Amino acid sequence: MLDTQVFGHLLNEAKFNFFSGVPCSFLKPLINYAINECEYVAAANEGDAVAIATGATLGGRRGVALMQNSGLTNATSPLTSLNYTFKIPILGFVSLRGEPGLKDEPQHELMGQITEKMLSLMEVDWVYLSSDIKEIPNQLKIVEASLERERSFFFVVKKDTFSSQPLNEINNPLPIEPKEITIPETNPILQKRRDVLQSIVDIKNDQTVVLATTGHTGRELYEVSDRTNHLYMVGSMGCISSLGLGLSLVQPHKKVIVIDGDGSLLMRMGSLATAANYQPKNLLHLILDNGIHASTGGQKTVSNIMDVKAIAKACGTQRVAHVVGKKGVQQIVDQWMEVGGHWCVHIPISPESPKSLSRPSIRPHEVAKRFREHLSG
Ligand SMILES: Cc1ncc(C[n+]2csc(CCOP(=O)(O)OP(=O)(O)O)c2C)c(N)n1
Repeated sequence: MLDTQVFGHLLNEAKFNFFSGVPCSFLKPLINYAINECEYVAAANEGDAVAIATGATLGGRRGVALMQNSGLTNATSPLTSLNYTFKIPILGFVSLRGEPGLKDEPQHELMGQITEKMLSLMEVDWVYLSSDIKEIPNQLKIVEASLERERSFFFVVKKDTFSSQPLNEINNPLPIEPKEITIPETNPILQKRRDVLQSIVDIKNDQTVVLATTGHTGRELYEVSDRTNHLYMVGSMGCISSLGLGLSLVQPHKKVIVIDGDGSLLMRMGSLATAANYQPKNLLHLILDNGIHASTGGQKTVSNIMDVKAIAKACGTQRVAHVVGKKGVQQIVDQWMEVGGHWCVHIPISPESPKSLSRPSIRPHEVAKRFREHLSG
């Protein structure tokens, strides 16, 4: 059995000290260690955990995702189209419930047989975490070699690997009372996506970074202006706000603007609650709501009867707003730039997308590389 405290110190020494995950009883001691001694973000699902850890890694820290193998299935989208595609490798721990030969619950039977195969298929390197602490330095060398090759690395954790680790008393931050911001609009005409993107690009502040969601939003932002402080998400739909949360938590002096879509928000709506809970000081979450999946042909989403502002407020988001016209958007962005905090802004936009929209000629991993250079520059 591993002494969790000693193992945690070894991880900490290797700078793996930003964790996000969803619990599994096999990992409970490690999660308790991460909560006690490191930074830990309790994600709503395992895909969000991967995206949050990836955001932290993009921001220069070493992100770690923790999950039960039943949740590895939830994480396949970002592992295959965010970490792999953008070459942002992370460290992960996945438990092995349902290990063949051991008695476990029926729902773990299949995942117990295919966990390692799934990791290999996703081109994630992995080993079984040794229960001998003397082996750990060697295993961490294997981790380093994988990360160096831009491959994510997962430890597969068998039952009773970690010694028990009590959880220290947690001082939860006091919830911030969410407030609605109202901007009087003289001309509340639905804007095109491009107009909103132009307003963001026009911001004059060199601490700003902009993350745009999958599909037309990222592509159109690229068309409006291609800059080193931009990241155009591809694949991993719904992960942009979690990526932004991880980034904002580790880069508190940057101004992180996430541009989301209604379809993308709906796909991983739990991330609203996670972000609100961790109260980032510098995260502006704009939701461009055209009521459709414009990127895939204009199929309707279910956002039409949804009150996005009310949902964000009910999740505890510090400031929420609903703005329509160009002036409204500009004013809300200006206000946030001035005071910071975590704001969620719902912006209905017209459903039309440009007839022909180019795709970034720069590849995703090049975008990520230059974004990291921008951050450290
Ligand atoms: C997990 C996943 N499912 C489906 C897709 C295909 N897909 C790409 S963009 C998109 C629509 C996104 O809708 P929304 O966020 O509302 O933005 P819009 O297209 O309207 O700009 C879909 C379904 C994907 N990339 N990833």
